[in-house]
Amino acid sequence: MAVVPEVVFVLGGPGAGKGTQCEKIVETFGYTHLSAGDLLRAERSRKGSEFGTLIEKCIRDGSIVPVEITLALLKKAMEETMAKDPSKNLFLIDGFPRNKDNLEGWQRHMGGKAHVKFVLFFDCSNEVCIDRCMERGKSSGRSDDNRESLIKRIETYLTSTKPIIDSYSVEGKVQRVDAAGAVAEVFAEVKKVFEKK
Ligand code: UP5
Ligand code: MG
Repeated sequence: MAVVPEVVFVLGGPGAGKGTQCEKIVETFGYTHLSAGDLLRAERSRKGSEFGTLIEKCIRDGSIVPVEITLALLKKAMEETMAKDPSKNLFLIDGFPRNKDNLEGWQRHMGGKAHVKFVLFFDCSNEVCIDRCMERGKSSGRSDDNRESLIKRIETYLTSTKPIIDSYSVEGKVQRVDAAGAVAEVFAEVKKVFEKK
């Protein structure tokens, strides 16, 4: 029987530290990190992509790309990883699912094909999120690390993504970590979650 991908969804506000902590989880627990945002940014920059303009518009506006586009990229990345090494079936899916369209798309296409172990939720205030992204914006070159985009990103997080986290919470699937501390402090909490799971 084909090996089923085991997935941890990693969610939290913009700049909560999802990418930073995922890198550390990869080093310690052998997961493969798939950032939906990174995959979309790569697709936006790919020569000949028919979705480049749409993706860039969504990223700047802090709105969410239609699930068919994001899911195709995630699916391809998972398949490629497992084709190279079938034992690599543990995935951190970072920054997805962000809204109802994302969640329903996942359930429609991946329900039964992948197992969602739990949702890792990095929780911190909007102020911390904004400060971190503004600081990063000095050198990141990201078109959404500016105050105008950040206000929209936070709004989308609160109205579209937080309800997804809440719905997983009702199912008892959310592992919440306080993300306001230093990187090492946050990782100490993350480690406890993965050791327990
Ligand atoms: N930093 C990290 N941890 C720190 C700590 N504990 N203390 C102090 N500083 C800390 O960290 C952000 C910055 O903070 C870095 O400079 C870091 O050094 C520092 P990072 O780890 O990058 O945080 P992360 O949560 O990954 O922030 P990111 O900006 O990537 O989050 P977003 O969720 O906003 O961005 P993402 O790339 O996931 O999505 C971007 C856009 O793509 C979305 O707005 C949307 O338009 C689109 N998108 C979709 O449409 N669909 C998707 O499924 C995914 C994305
Ligand atoms: Mg990120």
